[in-house]
Amino acid sequence: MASGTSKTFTITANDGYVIEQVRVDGVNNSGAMTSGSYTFTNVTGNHSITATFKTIFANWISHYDVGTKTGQAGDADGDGQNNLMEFALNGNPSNGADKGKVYSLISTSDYDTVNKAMMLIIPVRAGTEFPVGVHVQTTATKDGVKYTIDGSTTLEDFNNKSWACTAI
Ligand SMILES: [Ca+2]
Ligand SMILES: [Ca+2]
Repeated sequence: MASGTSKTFTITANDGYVIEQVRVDGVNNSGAMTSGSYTFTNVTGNHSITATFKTIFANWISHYDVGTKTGQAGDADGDGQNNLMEFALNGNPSNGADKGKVYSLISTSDYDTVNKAMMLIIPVRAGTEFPVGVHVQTTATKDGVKYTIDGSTTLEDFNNKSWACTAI
């Protein structure tokens, strides 16, 4: 590039990741980290820009007081729900009273208006989509979490794939 001109760099994290840190000429630059962009202006010499990334899970767990139990298998609050399940179900990994927003009900449905069924309602990570083809697909992956919808008429074999569900 010509001396005295400007050059803008855009930093974009891959799906499932966020920007952890951007260093400009070896110095942490929180503005570039937040905006995902940095412009060198009036360039007359060499500069450097580097970025590091972390998973969305790692970023999420860093906002909770879980001590050293930051791994996906950790259960800092001792509620029996590991950190990954709390992440997947919108729980709080540092609060044993919050295991995620999971609700169940027994009712008839649009699918079967006579026989009651047990329905489990769970949250999914924002942006999770169950692609629609011939049927709605029963698996979706977002932020490193794979959600699978299974159904059962016996509560023994969960091989009755439900396809009448849509993400909300
Ligand atoms: Ca837990
Ligand atoms: Ca919890």
